[in-house]
Parts: sequence; structure tokens; C-alpha cells
Amino acid sequence: MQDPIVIAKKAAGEKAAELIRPGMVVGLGTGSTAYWAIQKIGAMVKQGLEIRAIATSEASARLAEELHIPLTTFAETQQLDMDIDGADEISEQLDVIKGGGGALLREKIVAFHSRQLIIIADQHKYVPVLGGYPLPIEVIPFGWEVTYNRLQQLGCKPLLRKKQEEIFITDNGNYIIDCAFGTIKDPAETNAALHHIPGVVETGLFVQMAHTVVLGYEDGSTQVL
Ligand code: ABF
Repeated sequence: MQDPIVIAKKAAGEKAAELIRPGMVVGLGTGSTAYWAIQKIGAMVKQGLEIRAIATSEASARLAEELHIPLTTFAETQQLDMDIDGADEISEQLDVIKGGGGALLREKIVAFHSRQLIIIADQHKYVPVLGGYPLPIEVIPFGWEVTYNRLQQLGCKPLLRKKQEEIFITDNGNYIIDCAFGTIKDPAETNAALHHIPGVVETGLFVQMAHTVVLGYEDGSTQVL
């Protein structure tokens, strides 16, 4: 008996993958929901679907290679047709918090340069207002302590992300500070304020970037927002 949350994630991921058309350049997201989208894309490629893909993390690139999904780079193509990626929170205004998997910087670059960003998630990620999930912020290691302090002055409770007692290092060699705001009433304003702090590379606030949201439910059904 499959875990109900896995059923929901798999349903959302596969529904989004089925929107891909031949010839597209597709962004491959990161995380356990994007995992199912990539698995479905791999199966579609095996059945003859001709696409190219750009992965949003080393982990997703490895999975794509295992599944023989042809990868390309931004040296070869400057715009993607569709980006399929997960989320930690999605608001009713379709603003999104991402970065729980530590891949937010490459995820935002790929999303920004994609014609269509499709966010996939289980239904529990859909919330009235953002902020319950601590906002991941990618910062450079130099001066992280004073960046941390400035984030605290902005009203969040910051926490330097660690993995097995070691400071977590992103694919880009940076740190992540998870900022618990509680609620983020104005994501655009919060995102702008965060970007004014030198040392902040990128935030996990994807403000009005999602074109489509596919929610997966534990009965295997999906809802497209
Ligand atoms: C990634 O997937 C991250 O941006 C986001 O935090 C995470 C969501 O995790 P999961 O799909 O595993 O619930 O895109």
C-alpha cells in the first residue's frame, strides 16, 4: 500500500509531465515531487518523445542521465518552453515558497527563463498565506554572520541550514539561511527587502512566477489551478 502523500506527489508530477510536447526544452525541478515528473518524462523519452532538458540541481541531472533524458545547457539554449518544479508552499495568489531542497537559485534561474512554470505539489502545500514554512535564502559564505543579523532585523527568525551537523553547501558553493517569518503578507515587498541585503544571492520567494499549479490528492486525483 503506497504512502498517500507519495500517491499525491506522483499524481501531480505525472499530470504535469503529460503536458510536455515533442521538441520542447524542459526544466527539470528538484525534490520528491519533481522526482515523479522526471520519472514520467524518462518513460516518455523511452517511448520516443524527443525533448531536451535543463536540470535545476546536480541530483536531478544525475536522475535525468540515469533515465537517458537528453540534457542541454544555457550555452546551447537561452529559453525553455516549460519548467516543472516542486514547492514548499503555494498561496491562493499562486506565490510560491521554494528551496526546501536547497536548489532555489538554479530553480529560480530556470523558472525565470522558461515560458511556462508549472508548480507541482501535494494538496497540503496549498495555503491561504505564505510564511508558515521557513523561507530559504541563499547567501554567500563571506559575512554570513552579518547577513544573518540583518535578516533577523527584518523580522524573521533565521537558522543557518546544516546537514549532519555540517553547514549545508548548495550546488553553487553557498549557504542557506532558513528564515521563519510566520506569515508573509506581501511576498513582493519581502522579496525586495531581502534583495537589498548584500550577501543575499537569492530567495525562495517565487512571486507571481507560476503560470500553472498542479495539486495532487491522496486518492490519486489532481487539480489544475
Ligand atoms: C524543490 O522541491 C524545492 O524548491 C522545494 O522546496 C521542494 C519541494 O519538496 P518536495 O517536492 O520534496 O515536497 O523544488
